[in-house]
Amino acid sequence: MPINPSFPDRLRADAPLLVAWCGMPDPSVAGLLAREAFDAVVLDMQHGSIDFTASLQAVQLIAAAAKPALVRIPVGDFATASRLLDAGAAGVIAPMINTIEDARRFASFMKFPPMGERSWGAYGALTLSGLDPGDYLQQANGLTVSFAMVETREALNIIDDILAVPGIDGVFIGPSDLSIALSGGRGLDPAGAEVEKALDHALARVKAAGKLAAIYAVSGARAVELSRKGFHMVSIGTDISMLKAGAQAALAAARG
Ligand code: 3PY
Ligand code: MG
Repeated sequence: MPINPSFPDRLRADAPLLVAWCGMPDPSVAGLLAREAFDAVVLDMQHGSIDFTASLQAVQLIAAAAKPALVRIPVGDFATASRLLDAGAAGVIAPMINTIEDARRFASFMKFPPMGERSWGAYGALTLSGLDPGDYLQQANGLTVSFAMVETREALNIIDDILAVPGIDGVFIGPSDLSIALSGGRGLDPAGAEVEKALDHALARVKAAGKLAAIYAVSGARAVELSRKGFHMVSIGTDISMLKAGAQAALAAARG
């Protein structure tokens, strides 16, 4: 029984997916945001304080809201990528993929042979997908999405090579780190002109390769601009920024 539409199918549909970004340690925050009109939810294990156990619980809560869960793993922690796919995550975002070897290793943990070297044990994914083990093995490489983060000069310089690695489904642009890298550490300007030029170039290379492009937007307004450019997926703000904005708006309204 094929999964229809799969997460990659949804990414390739006309409208970009708008995605919540969660780092708070309680999995119920991600479960709650999954019930809002987001298309998917990212759990941020790189910079968020959500840990592995909470992420496993969050994957279940997001699935209960019929939304795909993605996880951003800590830098270089590719074994965790496999474990989260086993639990039923639909996609993994790997930060700081700066060499072809980084991209190859990430892909190898994301995809079953012959494309990669993912090891068998997808118990949560079997339950959530409803597939029997043989069907899951055959379909998994096409059901789960591996996003290599491009957020340094090194990565930008080899973006075509990263995109050419079998098992890398697309790139995810980190505009904040990119702004730090491009300014030589002088400043943080994720929507600045230099980043804009770099992300336009990266997007064009992704489209030329026929792969997927995703990016982080610092606000809803910025998400509109990035969606219009043609990204397949745009992550918006963070759970913390949304909590603060909601608190500030309620207080401003209450104080007149
Ligand atoms: C970046 O902008 O550097 C990211 O990693 C997205 O949060
Ligand atoms: Mg970053």
